[in-house]
Amino acid sequence: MTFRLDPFYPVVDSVDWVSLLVEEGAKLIQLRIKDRTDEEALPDIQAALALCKAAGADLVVNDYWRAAIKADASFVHLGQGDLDDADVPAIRAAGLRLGLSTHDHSELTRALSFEPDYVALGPIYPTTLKAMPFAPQGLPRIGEWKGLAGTRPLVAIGGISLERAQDCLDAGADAIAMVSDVTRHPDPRSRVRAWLAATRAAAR
Ligand code: 3NM
Repeated sequence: MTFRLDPFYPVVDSVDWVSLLVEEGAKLIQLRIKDRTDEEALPDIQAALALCKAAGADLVVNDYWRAAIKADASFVHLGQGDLDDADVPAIRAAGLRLGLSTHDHSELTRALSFEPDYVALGPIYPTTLKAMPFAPQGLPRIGEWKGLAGTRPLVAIGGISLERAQDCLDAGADAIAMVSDVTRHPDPRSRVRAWLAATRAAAR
């Protein structure tokens, strides 16, 4: 069976956000904690995993692959910098799926050499969230990446609002990852519901 991702893929930095997301029905969530050791990150990863497991959702642990293995997570996401010191064979041996960030052709070539379960391309649009040495990729690049990524799902990220999501899906993205469109929305719960309605309709 071909591996598929839920098209709505919010990225958040706390267990509280994971809790809100599963309550509203999100099925694929990335926990992206920063500036902690694996040991310090472990309790939050375990708590987020428990919430996701109870809700039948997949949790993707960003960066902290040692803690993800220890917590018996099923999914890790790594950036190119994380790849420098990650033990990908150990991640695989522990049975975790792997998603990798890419921003240009050399990063994609490197990512594909690890045979990831999905590839992310960003930033599609300007993003205010992360200092980024890469110019916005634009929509045509999504189609190009989809062709190069083979059968694995393609995640689009960076500056994507609900209003822009359909264009990204039409361009070839299988899933849309976003931070601020949900977390900085004045009514995040209703925004999550709107995303779910729109992306599930699009996936049908
Ligand atoms: N990674 P927002 S862009 C975490 O291009 C992240 O790899 C990116 O936040 C990449 O949806 C990004 O608020 C930030 O733009 C996404």
